[in-house]
Amino acid sequence: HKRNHHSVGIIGAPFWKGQRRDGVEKGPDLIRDAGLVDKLKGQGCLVRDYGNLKFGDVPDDESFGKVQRPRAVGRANKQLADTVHTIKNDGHTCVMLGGDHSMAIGSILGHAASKKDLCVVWVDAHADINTPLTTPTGNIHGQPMSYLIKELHSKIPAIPGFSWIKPCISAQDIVYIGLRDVDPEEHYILKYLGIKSFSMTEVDHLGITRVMEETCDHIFSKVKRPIHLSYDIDALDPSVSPATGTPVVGGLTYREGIYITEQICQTGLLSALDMVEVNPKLGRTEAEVSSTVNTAVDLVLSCFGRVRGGSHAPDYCMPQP
Ligand code: 5AB
Ligand code: MN
Ligand code: MN
Ligand code: MN
Repeated sequence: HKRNHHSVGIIGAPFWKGQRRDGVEKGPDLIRDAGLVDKLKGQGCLVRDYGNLKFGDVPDDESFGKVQRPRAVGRANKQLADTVHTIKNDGHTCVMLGGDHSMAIGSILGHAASKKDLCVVWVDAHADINTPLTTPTGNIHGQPMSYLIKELHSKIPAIPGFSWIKPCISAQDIVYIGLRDVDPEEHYILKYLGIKSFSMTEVDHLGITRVMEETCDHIFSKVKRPIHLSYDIDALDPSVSPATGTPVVGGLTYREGIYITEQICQTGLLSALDMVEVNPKLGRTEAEVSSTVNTAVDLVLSCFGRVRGGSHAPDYCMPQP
């Protein structure tokens, strides 16, 4: 096979302590077992698998106000940030397999350590922008964005285990797609900071084609820059990806979900990807689990050159009779 131009570094982050449902730590190995690496190689990518991070026990991890397990989340994210930084310095597009979405903190900070000017496309049913003081649940997977946005810095108290975390993105460098379950406090933050977002209402109104055109117009309005795509599998409709911790009806179709990744691939600027919140224990049947996992794999593949119309190696020769 001829190589396409993608060099991919994969890191598994089997972490669950950013939420309360058992099983999301199985995500990375399930996605690998569905053949991710071979399929990426099969479409011509160069792939290096950095394996899974190992997270030690964090004793005496008392909650901070409502915020659950702050020290474990802080430490796991530091490990991830250092590894993502290494993978970027090794020259790869980094793929982080979660795990819950709290791991976007380390993924984005590690990415920003080597690409200062990155922008973030966040595909999710949820905005994940609660601060430690607005969170209704205390779950950090509903908060990662709040720690990363410079304009929110003054609203974030000092959290144990989080002292190394410094915000690295501006509100104008973010686009949300797929929102349909946003807490009132989160909605206030989105409006107050003027963050570009395409909720499911905008997806219905504009169609996914214009949503992606406007997404690219927004993030590339000044200059072309590296993209961090953070993809929560719950952005898709639960009929497609039911095995996830916080499913919400009325989501993206499989086709809309794939179209997003195809268009991000087309920009040539995808620099890091998170694929998070796959939880096999929450599938009610084997089919629900495999549909969720296979969708996650398909989304990753189409980030790296898979096209639905098919493709062929540039040096292909037809058999002669
Ligand atoms: B996910 C909620 N807004 O803060 C909260 O799955 C849900 O990473 C967060 O998008 C969902 O706990 C987090 C109610
Ligand atoms: Mn979500
Ligand atoms: Mn999320
Ligand atoms: Mn979720």
